[in-house]
This record gives sequence, structure tokens and C-alpha cells, in this order.
Amino acid sequence: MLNAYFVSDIHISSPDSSEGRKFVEFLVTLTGGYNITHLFLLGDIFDLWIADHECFIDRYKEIIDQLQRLRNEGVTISYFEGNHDLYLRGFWGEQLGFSVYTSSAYIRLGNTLLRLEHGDEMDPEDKGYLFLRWFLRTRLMRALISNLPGTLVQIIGENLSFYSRRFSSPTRLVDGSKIIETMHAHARQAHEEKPFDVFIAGHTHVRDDSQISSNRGNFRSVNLGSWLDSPCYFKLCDTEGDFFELHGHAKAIDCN
Ligand SMILES: [Mn+2]
Repeated sequence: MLNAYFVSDIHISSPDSSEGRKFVEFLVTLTGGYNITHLFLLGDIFDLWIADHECFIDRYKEIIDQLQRLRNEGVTISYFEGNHDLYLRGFWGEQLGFSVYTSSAYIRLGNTLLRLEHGDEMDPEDKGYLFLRWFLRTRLMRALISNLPGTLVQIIGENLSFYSRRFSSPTRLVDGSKIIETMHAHARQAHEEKPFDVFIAGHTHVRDDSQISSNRGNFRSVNLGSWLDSPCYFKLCDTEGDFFELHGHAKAIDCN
């Protein structure tokens, strides 16, 4: 039985923040009894996580311990980099043994072929950001930022956070329906290049679940929204998928 959980854009700014506490509660309830097989972290889980800095590892020990426990119980954990959590290969990949992705990926789960990504590459008009994204991933910048003192890294993070707040209600500066249109256009183009059954992304902070058709067929397009607006996760049981609000968690997820 396949039971895959998907979350993104939790934007945990500190271990004691409301999002930080809710994420720990969520992980605590995901015990073996729920038959969880896969956990996909689709980026921006933390409001700031850069490379292997000890300050992050110490700060978020409780979350890391819970994720390691799940992994030890046999759950496959995949972490897609967002625009707030960067350079994850060292700590999350090599040290913890999670699968780390820096861009979109096709993953087959049972009979379902998924295309997964954080979603920060969806808007072709956003040339400034796409340049920044490329620039931050050059080898030089990676080396520089990985070796910066923690205080400087925090300053960079505060600026990134400001950027992402543009997407969140009640301060959203971008029209929600335009965001969804951009996302669907991106998913459709991806489907025409290489078909899949379900597209799942985050980043835009606009929750969405739509049936889309491209000239290669039909597919489902899901955006996970943000925990800053309303904490939720998407769950795929074999070929059936649905959203679940966090507060209804304990009873709602039983889908055997
Ligand atoms: Mn993002």
C-alpha cells in the first residue's frame, strides 16, 4: 500500500513559531500506524536554511530528530530545494540520507507518474528571480555562501523572506488567479514535453487542485498552498489523492 505525503511552504521561521510547532506535531503523528511510505518536502519548509551551517542544525534539532525517526521506520524522504532552503545535498542528502533534488523530477509511485518541483521556475516573466536562482547555484556562490558566518546568512534570509511574503495573504501583492494561470501554463508545457499523471508543486502559496488537458492528454495539477495561510498536506494513496487540513489530521488521514 502506497501512502505518500506532500508538504511545502511551511516557512518555519523559528522552532517556537506556530508553523514550527505544527510541523513537529504533524511529524509526531506520522507513526508507523498510518502506513506512511513516502514523505515529500517540496521546498520552503524553513523560512531559511542554507547549506550545512551548525546554527540551523542546532536550531531545528527537534524537527531533524523527527524526520530521522521516520526514516528509521522505513519512510522514504525526499527534499526538493526551495528558494528559502538551499544547498541541501550535504546535510540532508549525504548526512541524513534523504533524496535531495535541486530542480524538477519525475518520480513513479506505483501506477502514478508524478512530476514534482518547488515551483520557483514556473514564471518565465520573472527573469530577475530566474537569474538570481541560477546565480545562487553557481559553484562560486555555493562555496561563498556555505562559508559565510551565520549572521550574514540570516540577513540574506530576511530578504528572501520579504520576497516570499508577496505571495501570502493578507499581504499578497500578486493576483491569485493570475498565479494559477501561470502555474497551469507551466504544467501544460511540461506535460507536452514529457507526460505525467500528476503535477505537484508549491511556492505560489495559492492552493489549487485542477484537471488540465494538454495535447498529450489529461493530468491533475496540484499546488500545495502555504502553511502561513492554512496548514495542510496532500496525500496520495495509490492513485487517489486529496488535501487534508492539519487540525483534522488524526482522523482524516485514514484512507485504507
Ligand atoms: Mn518558494
